[in-house]
Amino acid sequence: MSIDGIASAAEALREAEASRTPRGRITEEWTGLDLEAAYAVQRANIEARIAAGERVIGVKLGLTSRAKQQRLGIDSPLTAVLSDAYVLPADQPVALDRLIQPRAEPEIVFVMRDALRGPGVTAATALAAVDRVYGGFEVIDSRFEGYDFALPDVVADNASSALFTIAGVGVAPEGLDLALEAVVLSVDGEVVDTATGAAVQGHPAEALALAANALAARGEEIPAGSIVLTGGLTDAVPLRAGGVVSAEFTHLGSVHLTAE
Ligand code: OOG
Ligand code: MG
Repeated sequence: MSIDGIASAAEALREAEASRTPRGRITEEWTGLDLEAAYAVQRANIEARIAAGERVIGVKLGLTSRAKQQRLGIDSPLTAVLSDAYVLPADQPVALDRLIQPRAEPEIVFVMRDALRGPGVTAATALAAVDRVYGGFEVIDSRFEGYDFALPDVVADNASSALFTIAGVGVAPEGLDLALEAVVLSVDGEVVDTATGAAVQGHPAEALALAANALAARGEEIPAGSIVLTGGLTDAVPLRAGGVVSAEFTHLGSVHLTAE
């Protein structure tokens, strides 16, 4: 795909986000938009955010659990970039009028002590580079109408990124068995889903290793200090005004999201 095509697809996504107007698949309008071009579109819009004063603070994985893959009909994990503009401070409500169609998903989140650079990163070496582990929520907000997209569309859309929040002060990874770390997801006090860390690639550290290796293939690393969202453990739930969505983890604390 041409540089012009990448720039115009990137602009179309920025426009959808800024105007809160969901659009159709860009793969139908820019028919040459393969996965490589999609990562170039994602990168172009991160560069636009950096030019506007935002700062890259980490990476996220998407579509790492079967729950997410089945919902979206896409079975391949992806990576996206976290900007400081996505941080939702604890206890701050989600402002629905700034978003299109927000949904919340519980995630296990790493903060890296050491940099991680693939290829060949294993779950064990990945976990050894982690400083602390958190429970959190990601609020996704696809720029595609009804979350209808193919893999290159959602990659280009920075994996529907909008906001995320993490709970408490975090836990050192050494004492945890993250495959067995459980989460109970509730909406307005009613349990709607449960999962364990094993939902994410068998172990969240496998997802972290996958990110390091996938980024290496594009010449990038995960810098020390990065925040890494390992992917929704369950299907995401829609946010409604006045509602509260809660994720209670076994050892990683509880997170409550409200919306207004
Ligand atoms: C894509 C975003 C994927 C995850 O955790 O799997 C993602 C979407 O669901 O729209 O953030
Ligand atoms: Mg997510």
